[in-house]
Amino acid sequence: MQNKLYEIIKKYDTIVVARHIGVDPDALCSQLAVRDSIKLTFPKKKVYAVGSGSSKFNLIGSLDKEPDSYEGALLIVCDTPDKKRVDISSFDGFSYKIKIDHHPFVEKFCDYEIIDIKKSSACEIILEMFEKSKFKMNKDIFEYLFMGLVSDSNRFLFDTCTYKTFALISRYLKKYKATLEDMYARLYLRPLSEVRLEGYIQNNMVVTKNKLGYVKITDDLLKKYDCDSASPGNMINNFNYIDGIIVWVTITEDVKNEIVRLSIRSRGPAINEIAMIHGGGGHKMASGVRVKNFDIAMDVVKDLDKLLEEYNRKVNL
Ligand SMILES: [Mn+2]
Repeated sequence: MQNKLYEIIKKYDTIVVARHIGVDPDALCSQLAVRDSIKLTFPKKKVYAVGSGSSKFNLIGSLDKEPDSYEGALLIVCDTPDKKRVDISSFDGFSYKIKIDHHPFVEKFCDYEIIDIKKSSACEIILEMFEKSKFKMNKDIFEYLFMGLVSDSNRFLFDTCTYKTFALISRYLKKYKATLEDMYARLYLRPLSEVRLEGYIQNNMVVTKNKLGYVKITDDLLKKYDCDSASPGNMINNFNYIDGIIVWVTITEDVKNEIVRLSIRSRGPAINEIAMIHGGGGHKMASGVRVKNFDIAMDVVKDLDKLLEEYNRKVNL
Protein backbone atom coordinates (compact mmCIF):
# COMPACT_ATOMS: atom_id res chain seq x y z
CA MET A 1 0.00 0.00 0.00
CA GLN A 2 2.63 2.53 1.11
CA ASN A 3 4.94 1.41 -1.69
CA LYS A 4 2.22 1.85 -4.29
CA LEU A 5 1.50 5.30 -2.86
CA TYR A 6 5.20 6.15 -3.05
CA GLU A 7 5.50 4.99 -6.66
CA ILE A 8 2.45 7.02 -7.74
CA ILE A 9 3.61 10.18 -5.96
CA LYS A 10 7.08 9.80 -7.45
CA LYS A 11 5.63 10.20 -10.96
CA TYR A 12 4.02 13.63 -10.51
CA ASP A 13 5.69 17.05 -10.39
CA THR A 14 2.68 18.94 -9.09
CA ILE A 15 0.66 17.55 -6.21
CA VAL A 16 -2.39 19.04 -4.52
CA VAL A 17 -3.41 17.82 -1.08
CA ALA A 18 -7.02 18.49 -0.08
CA ARG A 19 -9.46 17.46 2.68
CA HIS A 20 -13.05 17.97 3.80
CA ILE A 21 -14.98 21.22 4.16
CA GLY A 22 -15.47 22.45 7.70
CA VAL A 23 -11.82 21.92 8.52
CA ASP A 24 -10.94 20.04 11.71
CA PRO A 25 -7.53 19.12 13.15
CA ASP A 26 -7.38 15.58 11.68
CA ALA A 27 -8.25 16.87 8.20
CA LEU A 28 -5.81 19.77 8.43
CA CYS A 29 -2.96 17.86 10.07
CA SER A 30 -3.21 14.90 7.69
CA GLN A 31 -2.98 17.18 4.67
CA LEU A 32 -0.10 19.23 6.11
CA ALA A 33 1.83 16.08 7.04
CA VAL A 34 1.36 14.59 3.57
CA ARG A 35 2.40 17.87 1.94
CA ASP A 36 5.52 18.31 4.05
CA SER A 37 6.64 14.71 3.83
CA ILE A 38 6.38 14.78 0.02
CA LYS A 39 8.36 18.04 -0.02
CA LEU A 40 11.00 16.55 2.24
CA THR A 41 11.22 13.32 0.27
CA PHE A 42 11.11 14.97 -3.18
CA PRO A 43 12.43 18.55 -2.78
CA LYS A 44 11.84 19.43 -6.46
CA LYS A 45 8.11 18.73 -6.46
CA LYS A 46 5.53 21.49 -6.12
CA VAL A 47 3.09 20.51 -3.38
CA TYR A 48 0.08 22.52 -2.26
CA ALA A 49 -2.20 22.02 0.76
CA VAL A 50 -5.50 23.64 -0.24
CA GLY A 51 -8.93 24.50 1.21
CA SER A 52 -10.32 27.17 3.51
CA GLY A 53 -8.67 27.34 6.87
CA SER A 54 -9.97 28.61 10.17
CA SER A 55 -8.30 31.17 12.40
CA LYS A 56 -8.98 28.70 15.21
CA PHE A 57 -6.19 26.50 13.87
CA ASN A 58 -3.58 29.19 13.21
CA LEU A 59 -1.24 27.65 15.77
CA ILE A 60 -1.32 24.28 14.01
CA GLY A 61 0.00 25.31 10.61
CA SER A 62 -0.74 27.14 7.39
CA LEU A 63 -2.25 26.29 4.03
CA ASP A 64 -1.26 27.28 0.49
CA LYS A 65 -2.98 29.18 -2.28
CA GLU A 66 -4.39 26.91 -4.96
CA PRO A 67 -2.16 26.75 -8.08
CA ASP A 68 -3.47 28.41 -11.27
CA SER A 69 -4.19 25.10 -12.95
CA TYR A 70 -4.53 21.46 -11.95
CA GLU A 71 -3.59 20.24 -15.43
CA GLY A 72 -1.70 16.98 -15.17
CA ALA A 73 -1.41 17.20 -11.40
CA LEU A 74 -1.94 14.53 -8.78
CA LEU A 75 -4.70 15.06 -6.21
CA ILE A 76 -4.50 13.49 -2.76
CA VAL A 77 -7.67 13.80 -0.66
CA CYS A 78 -7.30 13.15 3.07
CA ASP A 79 -10.00 12.36 5.64
CA THR A 80 -12.98 12.68 3.25
CA PRO A 81 -15.35 9.88 2.19
CA ASP A 82 -17.35 11.67 -0.54
CA LYS A 83 -16.67 13.98 -3.43
CA LYS A 84 -19.12 16.70 -2.46
CA ARG A 85 -17.36 17.28 0.85
CA VAL A 86 -13.90 17.85 -0.65
CA ASP A 87 -12.80 21.44 -0.03
CA ILE A 88 -11.47 22.29 -3.50
CA SER A 89 -12.60 24.67 -6.24
CA SER A 90 -12.61 22.07 -9.02
CA PHE A 91 -11.73 18.47 -9.88
CA ASP A 92 -10.88 19.38 -13.49
CA GLY A 93 -7.46 18.68 -14.91
CA PHE A 94 -6.12 16.16 -12.41
CA SER A 95 -4.39 13.18 -14.02
CA TYR A 96 -4.82 10.92 -11.02
CA LYS A 97 -6.60 11.00 -7.66
CA ILE A 98 -5.83 9.29 -4.36
CA LYS A 99 -7.99 9.07 -1.24
CA ILE A 100 -6.68 8.36 2.28
CA ASP A 101 -9.57 8.05 4.74
CA HIS A 102 -10.94 6.43 7.88
CA HIS A 103 -14.66 7.31 7.52
CA PRO A 104 -17.29 4.69 6.72
CA PHE A 105 -17.30 4.23 2.94
CA VAL A 106 -19.66 6.52 1.03
CA GLU A 107 -18.48 6.50 -2.60
CA LYS A 108 -15.46 5.83 -4.76
CA PHE A 109 -14.30 9.04 -6.40
CA CYS A 110 -10.55 8.50 -6.65
CA ASP A 111 -8.44 6.17 -8.81
CA TYR A 112 -6.73 4.71 -5.76
CA GLU A 113 -8.40 4.65 -2.35
CA ILE A 114 -6.74 3.75 0.94
CA ILE A 115 -9.50 3.33 3.53
CA ASP A 116 -9.27 1.89 7.02
CA ILE A 117 -12.35 2.60 9.10
CA LYS A 118 -10.81 0.86 12.12
CA LYS A 119 -8.24 3.65 12.50
CA SER A 120 -8.72 6.53 14.93
CA SER A 121 -7.86 9.15 12.37
CA ALA A 122 -6.54 9.82 8.89
CA CYS A 123 -3.36 10.87 10.70
CA GLU A 124 -2.93 7.41 12.24
CA ILE A 125 -3.23 5.74 8.81
CA ILE A 126 -0.61 8.12 7.43
CA LEU A 127 1.79 7.76 10.35
CA GLU A 128 1.63 3.99 10.04
CA MET A 129 2.25 4.16 6.29
CA PHE A 130 5.13 6.60 6.65
CA GLU A 131 6.80 4.34 9.19
CA LYS A 132 6.87 1.43 6.76
CA SER A 133 7.83 3.43 3.67
CA LYS A 134 10.48 5.58 2.05
CA PHE A 135 8.59 8.78 2.87
CA LYS A 136 10.77 11.04 4.98
CA MET A 137 9.63 12.40 8.30
CA ASN A 138 10.80 14.95 10.81
CA LYS A 139 9.64 16.23 14.16
CA ASP A 140 7.21 18.78 12.66
CA ILE A 141 5.54 16.15 10.52
CA PHE A 142 5.17 13.80 13.46
CA GLU A 143 3.67 16.63 15.52
CA TYR A 144 1.00 17.26 12.87
CA LEU A 145 0.10 13.59 12.84
CA PHE A 146 0.03 13.38 16.63
CA MET A 147 -2.25 16.42 16.93
CA GLY A 148 -4.69 15.09 14.31
CA LEU A 149 -4.80 11.70 16.00
CA VAL A 150 -5.34 13.18 19.46
CA SER A 151 -8.11 15.41 18.18
CA ASP A 152 -10.06 12.79 16.22
CA SER A 153 -9.84 10.23 19.01
CA ASN A 154 -10.95 12.92 21.46
CA ARG A 155 -7.75 12.44 23.42
CA PHE A 156 -7.76 8.63 23.17
CA LEU A 157 -11.31 8.27 24.47
CA PHE A 158 -12.62 6.21 21.55
CA ASP A 159 -12.30 2.47 20.97
CA THR A 160 -10.58 3.12 17.65
CA CYS A 161 -7.47 3.70 19.78
CA THR A 162 -5.80 0.38 20.44
CA TYR A 163 -2.51 -0.81 21.87
CA LYS A 164 -1.21 -0.49 18.30
CA THR A 165 -2.03 3.22 18.29
CA PHE A 166 -0.15 3.79 21.53
CA ALA A 167 2.80 1.68 20.40
CA LEU A 168 3.02 3.59 17.12
CA ILE A 169 2.93 6.98 18.84
CA SER A 170 5.32 5.84 21.51
CA ARG A 171 8.02 4.96 18.97
CA TYR A 172 7.86 8.47 17.52
CA LEU A 173 7.61 10.32 20.83
CA LYS A 174 10.87 8.63 21.70
CA LYS A 175 12.49 9.30 18.35
CA TYR A 176 11.68 13.03 18.12
CA LYS A 177 11.41 13.85 21.84
CA ALA A 178 8.21 15.79 21.12
CA THR A 179 6.72 17.69 24.05
CA LEU A 180 3.09 16.89 24.79
CA GLU A 181 2.37 20.23 26.45
CA ASP A 182 3.47 22.18 23.38
CA MET A 183 1.29 20.12 21.05
CA TYR A 184 -1.75 20.31 23.33
CA ALA A 185 -1.40 24.09 23.55
CA ARG A 186 -1.39 24.33 19.74
CA LEU A 187 -4.53 22.20 19.62
CA TYR A 188 -6.56 23.37 22.56
CA LEU A 189 -5.75 27.01 23.31
CA ARG A 190 -8.99 28.87 22.67
CA PRO A 191 -10.51 32.31 23.00
CA LEU A 192 -12.47 33.28 26.07
CA SER A 193 -15.44 34.11 23.80
CA GLU A 194 -15.76 30.41 22.95
CA VAL A 195 -15.64 29.39 26.58
CA ARG A 196 -18.47 31.82 27.28
CA LEU A 197 -20.49 30.35 24.39
CA GLU A 198 -19.89 26.91 25.83
CA GLY A 199 -21.32 28.22 29.09
CA TYR A 200 -24.42 29.31 27.19
CA ILE A 201 -24.79 25.84 25.69
CA GLN A 202 -24.38 24.20 29.11
CA ASN A 203 -27.16 26.35 30.52
CA ASN A 204 -29.54 26.14 27.60
CA MET A 205 -29.29 22.60 26.27
CA VAL A 206 -32.76 21.05 26.11
CA VAL A 207 -32.81 17.44 27.28
CA THR A 208 -35.67 15.12 26.27
CA LYS A 209 -36.97 12.24 28.35
CA ASN A 210 -35.15 9.90 25.94
CA LYS A 211 -31.83 11.52 26.91
CA LEU A 212 -31.29 13.57 23.78
CA GLY A 213 -29.65 16.95 24.37
CA TYR A 214 -29.94 19.71 21.79
CA VAL A 215 -29.38 23.44 21.58
CA LYS A 216 -30.16 26.02 18.91
CA ILE A 217 -27.56 28.68 18.24
CA THR A 218 -28.77 31.54 16.11
CA ASP A 219 -26.59 34.01 14.24
CA ASP A 220 -27.60 36.72 16.74
CA LEU A 221 -26.27 34.57 19.54
CA LEU A 222 -23.00 33.93 17.69
CA LYS A 223 -22.59 37.68 17.24
CA LYS A 224 -23.38 38.32 20.90
CA TYR A 225 -20.66 35.86 21.95
CA ASP A 226 -18.26 36.97 19.21
CA CYS A 227 -17.96 33.43 17.80
CA ASP A 228 -18.20 32.02 14.29
CA SER A 229 -20.58 29.32 13.11
CA ALA A 230 -17.89 26.61 13.32
CA SER A 231 -17.40 27.18 17.07
CA PRO A 232 -20.28 25.08 18.48
CA GLY A 233 -19.32 22.09 16.34
CA ASN A 234 -15.75 22.39 17.55
CA MET A 235 -16.69 22.18 21.23
CA ILE A 236 -19.26 19.42 20.92
CA ASN A 237 -16.93 16.69 22.22
CA ASN A 238 -16.81 18.51 25.55
CA PHE A 239 -20.38 17.34 26.23
CA ASN A 240 -19.49 13.67 26.39
CA TYR A 241 -20.02 11.61 29.55
CA ILE A 242 -22.89 13.63 30.96
CA ASP A 243 -25.22 11.41 32.96
CA GLY A 244 -28.68 11.83 31.43
CA ILE A 245 -27.48 12.66 27.90
CA ILE A 246 -26.70 9.86 25.43
CA VAL A 247 -26.95 11.72 22.13
CA TRP A 248 -26.31 15.45 21.84
CA VAL A 249 -26.63 17.97 19.05
CA THR A 250 -25.63 21.55 18.39
CA ILE A 251 -27.81 23.28 15.79
CA THR A 252 -26.02 26.33 14.45
CA GLU A 253 -27.13 28.96 11.99
CA ASP A 254 -24.55 29.73 9.31
CA VAL A 255 -25.81 32.89 7.63
CA LYS A 256 -22.86 33.16 5.27
CA ASN A 257 -23.60 29.79 3.66
CA GLU A 258 -27.38 30.07 4.21
CA ILE A 259 -27.52 26.78 6.09
CA VAL A 260 -28.13 25.39 9.53
CA ARG A 261 -25.46 22.98 10.67
CA LEU A 262 -26.08 20.06 13.01
CA SER A 263 -23.16 18.48 14.82
CA ILE A 264 -24.22 15.20 16.42
CA ARG A 265 -22.44 12.98 18.92
CA SER A 266 -23.47 9.76 20.61
CA ARG A 267 -22.20 7.45 23.30
CA GLY A 268 -25.04 5.00 22.67
CA PRO A 269 -26.64 4.17 19.31
CA ALA A 270 -24.94 4.77 15.94
CA ILE A 271 -26.23 8.04 14.53
CA ASN A 272 -24.61 8.20 11.10
CA GLU A 273 -27.56 6.52 9.33
CA ILE A 274 -29.94 9.23 10.47
CA ALA A 275 -27.38 11.82 9.42
CA MET A 276 -27.20 10.16 6.00
CA ILE A 277 -31.00 10.04 5.58
CA HIS A 278 -30.96 13.82 5.98
CA GLY A 279 -28.12 14.35 3.52
CA GLY A 280 -25.22 14.39 5.97
CA GLY A 281 -22.73 11.78 7.11
CA GLY A 282 -19.72 11.02 9.22
CA HIS A 283 -18.75 8.42 11.76
CA LYS A 284 -21.02 6.09 13.74
CA MET A 285 -20.71 8.16 16.91
CA ALA A 286 -19.81 11.54 15.39
CA SER A 287 -21.83 12.87 12.46
CA GLY A 288 -22.96 16.09 10.90
CA VAL A 289 -25.81 17.36 8.72
CA ARG A 290 -26.35 20.62 6.87
CA VAL A 291 -29.96 21.68 6.31
CA LYS A 292 -31.76 24.78 5.05
CA ASN A 293 -33.40 26.02 8.25
CA PHE A 294 -34.17 25.34 11.91
CA ASP A 295 -37.52 23.65 11.08
CA ILE A 296 -35.79 20.97 9.01
CA ALA A 297 -33.11 20.70 11.69
CA MET A 298 -35.84 19.81 14.18
CA ASP A 299 -36.91 16.91 11.90
CA VAL A 300 -33.42 15.48 12.35
CA VAL A 301 -33.68 16.04 16.11
CA LYS A 302 -37.03 14.20 16.19
CA ASP A 303 -35.55 11.24 14.32
CA LEU A 304 -32.65 11.12 16.76
CA ASP A 305 -35.06 11.22 19.68
CA LYS A 306 -37.00 8.28 18.20
CA LEU A 307 -33.75 6.39 17.72
CA LEU A 308 -32.95 6.95 21.39
CA GLU A 309 -36.43 5.87 22.48
CA GLU A 310 -35.86 2.52 20.75
CA TYR A 311 -32.32 2.27 22.04
CA ASN A 312 -33.42 2.90 25.63
CA ARG A 313 -36.18 0.29 25.32
CA LYS A 314 -33.65 -2.35 24.20
CA VAL A 315 -31.14 -1.40 26.89
CA ASN A 316 -33.81 -1.62 29.60
CA LEU A 317 -35.17 -5.03 28.50
MN1 LIG B 1 -10.78 12.33 10.63
